[in-house]
Amino acid sequence: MLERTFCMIKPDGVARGLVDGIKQRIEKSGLKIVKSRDLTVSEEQARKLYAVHKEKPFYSGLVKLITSGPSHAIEIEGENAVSRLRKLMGATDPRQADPGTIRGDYKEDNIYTADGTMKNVIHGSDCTENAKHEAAIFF
Ligand code: IDP
Ligand code: MG
Repeated sequence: MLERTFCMIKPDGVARGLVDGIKQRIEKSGLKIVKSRDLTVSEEQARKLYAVHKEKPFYSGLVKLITSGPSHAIEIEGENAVSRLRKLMGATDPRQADPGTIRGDYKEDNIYTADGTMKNVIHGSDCTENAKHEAAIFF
């Protein structure tokens, strides 16, 4: 199925200069970048993006992290783009992410912020419905 998905290089990834390298990985995998832009995520956008996590103990830290500095939003198209991007990203916890994945290869020594939020460089949608919803927040 030809799909679109959405991802965002989070402030920790942008601050470390990983935007170009990550975009090259996405394109090298055969996925097409159809839109991309620099932005700093607002509180309101962060609350929309992370609405599903609002009851989680790490929610406020997550909003704080994603709004903490410049991010880079990307819309992607390709066959089975959602699952292919998730595979390319690797596991949520970078310590569990396989070598060769974005989160695995760009893992920091200390993966937690001061308030205990996990830094893992990139956000990626988990289904086409959420991809559409998330892309509409930022494009
Ligand atoms: P995902 O980014 O792989 O889809 P989600 O479960 O949707 O993972 O979590 C959203 C984000 O929340 C993660 O990318 C990570 O930054 C953070 N996070 C997830 N689980 C934890 C946790 O147990 N402690 C701290 N932060 C977490
Ligand atoms: Mg998620």
